Amino acid sequence: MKRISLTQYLVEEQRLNNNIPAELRLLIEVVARACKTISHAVGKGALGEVLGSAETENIQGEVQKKLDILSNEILLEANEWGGHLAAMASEEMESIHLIPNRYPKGEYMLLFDPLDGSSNIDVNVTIGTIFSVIKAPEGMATPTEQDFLQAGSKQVAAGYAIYGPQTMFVLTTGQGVNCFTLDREMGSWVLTQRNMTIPEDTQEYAINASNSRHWYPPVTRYIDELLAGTTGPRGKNFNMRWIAAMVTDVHRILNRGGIFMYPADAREPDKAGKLRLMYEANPMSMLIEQAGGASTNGKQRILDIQPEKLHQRVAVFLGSKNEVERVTSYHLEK
Ligand code: AFP
Repeated sequence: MKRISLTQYLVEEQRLNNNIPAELRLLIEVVARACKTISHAVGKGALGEVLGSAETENIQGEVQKKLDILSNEILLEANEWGGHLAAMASEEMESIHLIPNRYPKGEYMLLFDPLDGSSNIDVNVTIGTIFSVIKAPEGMATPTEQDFLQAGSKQVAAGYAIYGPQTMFVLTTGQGVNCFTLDREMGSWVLTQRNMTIPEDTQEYAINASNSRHWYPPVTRYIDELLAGTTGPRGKNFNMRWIAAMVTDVHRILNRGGIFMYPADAREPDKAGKLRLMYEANPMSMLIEQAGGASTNGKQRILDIQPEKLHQRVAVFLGSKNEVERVTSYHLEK
């Protein structure tokens, strides 16, 4: 099969579906180029003096890794000058980032988790970059945090880069999910998987089982049934994977199905969960739904949630449709 580049894919997609105007194409290509730079830095590891802690904390109160900060700066610098953005927001920054006055402003707003899976960085386990694209509200003057608080269903594009044995860029603009592999010799993103689709059933689940004594009953019931395998109500055996980097668990699920769960639990009853809605759960939920899967917070579709805070957390159950619907139904039972 003749392979095409990300640029050719975007140009042909615009011709076919008229859903990638020039400014959005520029945005996606700039983000993809920044992810190439991040991949290069990540790949250097200790040789690039980029491992270890930065001795600073982010808004979540989490100690930042040097690569967290470097990846954030790479994305900010890559996206400031193009004239396609009005503002940006990042897991690593407390407030939104306005485009400097010396540059023109655009109609899009970009949110990202510059490096997801930080706890994996220093032990050479796969990590990634997650991004979400929304439109600036009509007639917006100077962007505020409020302008970012749009439901995930309003996203015009979403995707991630994954820095593993291959470096890949997975993208949706609302017409399915496509995957590009980085050709390191040419420095180009090459389309290697079209229209990724998630099987509606699965025999593989992902959850951090060390938290099981803190789970609420619907999760405990669901997991116990999986563990019972052929001897229990599910009548089949299940396998478990937990990579501790959402990007990597989601990438596996996009390729072979599965269900990923990060539930709220009794450790902190007023905390909705660990993952963030705006730049982790929303972009991943758009990708999962575009690939035929489902994504809820246990009670409702994640893409329907009306955000109240930029860094708000959410419980996540996403992946193979029939499994997500089952565990969600357990939460909704009286
Ligand atoms: P870090 O970026 O702090 O490593 O967290 C990664 C993450 O947000 C998500 O990518 C993982 O699925 C999840 O947290 C892992 O959480 P646990 O370390 O509690 O298993």
